[in-house]
Amino acid sequence: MSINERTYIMVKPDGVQRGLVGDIIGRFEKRGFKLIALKLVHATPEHLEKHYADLNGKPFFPGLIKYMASGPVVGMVWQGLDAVKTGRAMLGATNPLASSPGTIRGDFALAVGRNICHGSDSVENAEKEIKLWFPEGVVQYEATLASWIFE
Ligand code: RTP
Repeated sequence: MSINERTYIMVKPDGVQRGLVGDIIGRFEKRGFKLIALKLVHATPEHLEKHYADLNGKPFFPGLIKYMASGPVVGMVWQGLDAVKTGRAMLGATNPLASSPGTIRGDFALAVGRNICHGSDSVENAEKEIKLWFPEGVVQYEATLASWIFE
């Protein structure tokens, strides 16, 4: 765990269409994470198949790729203490019906196939996803509030 840990968070097409981008960004900002990359992109099925390579072969895989390619997504990299685990906690469970109120999915979603937002599930996968979605790299800058957020 490090204050420089990074995670890849992505608002899925349903989250973009439903106007939830600002709310999701706001939650990560207010929690104290630092935004170091951000882009709106309509991803190709080939790109999404790379992102979800681990799930290839699952019965829901074709539907997942179609859903994720159905409109633009907002990809982001957030940095901060325990960013991967905390990001997943902020998202809630994969199935929104099992997500606690107060989480992104618990507040905004009902169906597993329309669950609003993605978050990396390990530090290793976060680094892979950051390379896949931001091959140009992330932005380096001084976070002026850091001493008010970290001891
Ligand atoms: P994500 O990668 O999107 O953050 O989701 P996750 O780790 O919580 O869940 P994962 O098992 O990696 O599944 C990826 C996405 O596939 C869709 N899914 N559909 N119909 C189904 O049974 C089913 N199961 C998973 C969801 O959109 C899930 O987020």
